[in-house]
Amino acid sequence: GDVRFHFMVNLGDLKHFILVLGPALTFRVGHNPKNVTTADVVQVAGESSLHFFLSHMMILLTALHFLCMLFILVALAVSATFFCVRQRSHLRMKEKLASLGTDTSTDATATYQELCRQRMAIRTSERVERPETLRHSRLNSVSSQFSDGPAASPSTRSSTSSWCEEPVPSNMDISTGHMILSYMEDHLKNKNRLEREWEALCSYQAEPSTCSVGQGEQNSKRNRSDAVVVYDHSRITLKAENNHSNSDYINASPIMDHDPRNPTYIASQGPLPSTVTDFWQMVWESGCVVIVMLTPLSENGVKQCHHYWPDEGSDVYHIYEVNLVSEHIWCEDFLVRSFYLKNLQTNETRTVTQFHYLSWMDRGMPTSARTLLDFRRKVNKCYRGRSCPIIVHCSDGAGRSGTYILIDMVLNRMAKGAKEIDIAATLEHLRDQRAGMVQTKEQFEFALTAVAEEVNAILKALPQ
Ligand SMILES: *[C@@H]1O[C@H](CO)[C@@H](O)[C@H](O)[C@H]1NC(C)=O
Ligand SMILES: *[C@@H]1O[C@H](CO)[C@@H](O)[C@H](O)[C@H]1NC(C)=O
Ligand SMILES: CC(=O)N[C@H]1CO[C@H](CO)[C@@H](O)[C@@H]1O
Repeated sequence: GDVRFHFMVNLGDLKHFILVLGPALTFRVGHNPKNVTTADVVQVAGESSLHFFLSHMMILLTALHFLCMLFILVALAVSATFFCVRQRSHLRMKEKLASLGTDTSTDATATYQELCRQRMAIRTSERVERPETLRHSRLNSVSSQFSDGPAASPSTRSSTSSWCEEPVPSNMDISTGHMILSYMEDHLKNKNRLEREWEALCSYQAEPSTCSVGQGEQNSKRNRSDAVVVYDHSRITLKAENNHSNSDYINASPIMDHDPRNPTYIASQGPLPSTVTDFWQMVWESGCVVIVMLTPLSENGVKQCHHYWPDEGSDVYHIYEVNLVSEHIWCEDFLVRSFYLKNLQTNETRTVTQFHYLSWMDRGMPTSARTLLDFRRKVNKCYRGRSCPIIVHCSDGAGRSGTYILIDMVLNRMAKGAKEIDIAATLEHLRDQRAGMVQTKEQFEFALTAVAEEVNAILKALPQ
């Protein structure tokens, strides 16, 4: 086979090597002007002396070979031991985190407290050892708060990492995939058709569409925009036993996909200073573990969303204690924060992960479909296997949130093997549940492009 062939070649090379460097034979056999071959050399040197020499060299080579094997075996054993030790500590950490889930025993509380302490210890040592890291992460959070998205250049961020997720294995029907692609290509080339479809979507009337609760005198101050107020028949209601504000109202809508009882998403407006507590109450009561935030905190000096989490350490909002555990900047366009959320009434704790897309402006599009798709893959990798809704919010919770939910819903349906995909009908289904989902024709076009790009990536990743 291949291996043996290589070995023979090497041996051949070594013979030449030996002949050149060996103490008993001092003539060269490499490339030479007179084209003297090994055979000539053998004749000149005499067969017996060469054979004697070669057989000794063979013994030496065998010994070397044996030593190499021994070295490789030792190296393997050392790395295997190292890997096992790492895996075990990793597992221990995982178990710890898992036990935090819904466990209300004092054990879980102790673990939670210990993790918070560890977290603080890590933070303190960071401050001592790596002041640069801290300064940059703070610089970043400040700049995202007061400027138009990320201002610091990527080179100044020390915790940036930017590998991309692969498309997840999918049960997508290949012929549906190809059909979608050719449909999209036609759609994007034929601008008139897109225009017509968008006009039809704009004249679509959701029924029923009364918003009397959201427009009520007491609740109108809890809406960010008057264009997007929740429908009475499709709104999240806060539980009365916790109501600190004498209202069950929050501007957030459950978004159903296949299951009419359990929402797949909650589309919410970005919290106002006066509704931050309501927001965390909703996070708690919906069982949410993943928040998708699609807006910078402000844009051209206009507030888009209140800074509803602690910048460092923990904050208490009514009975919800929120502890910032980590902040990881993936790339210029998005970062991921993880929080420990604790209900101070019951002592229950939960981990909540927030995916924050920084560079998507109101009524605009993300910088590239590829980046948003990578963002979506990271969100879904974190969410995988859960049954709680994902909370998606931007500023009004309809334009950018609607675009994201449309893309995610269509791609999830395709991944489950759906044979018929109608993106416009899916958007109407979303608009039945919340007003203003997908704000502009450009956002709708972006959704089509993003779906096509992901389908293309999945088809490419399939074994041909
Ligand atoms: C909660 O709010 C409602 C009004 O929406 C009020 O009738 C009720 O008394 C409140 N409950 C508590 C415990 O404050
Ligand atoms: C929650 O923890 C505090 C302090 O550890 C304790 O005093 C309180 O009784 C606990 N409450 C519940 C409902 O377990
Ligand atoms: C604070 C705020 O913008 N509130 C709005 C809530 O919604 C109503 C319409 O029902 C608007 O009139 C308010 O301005």
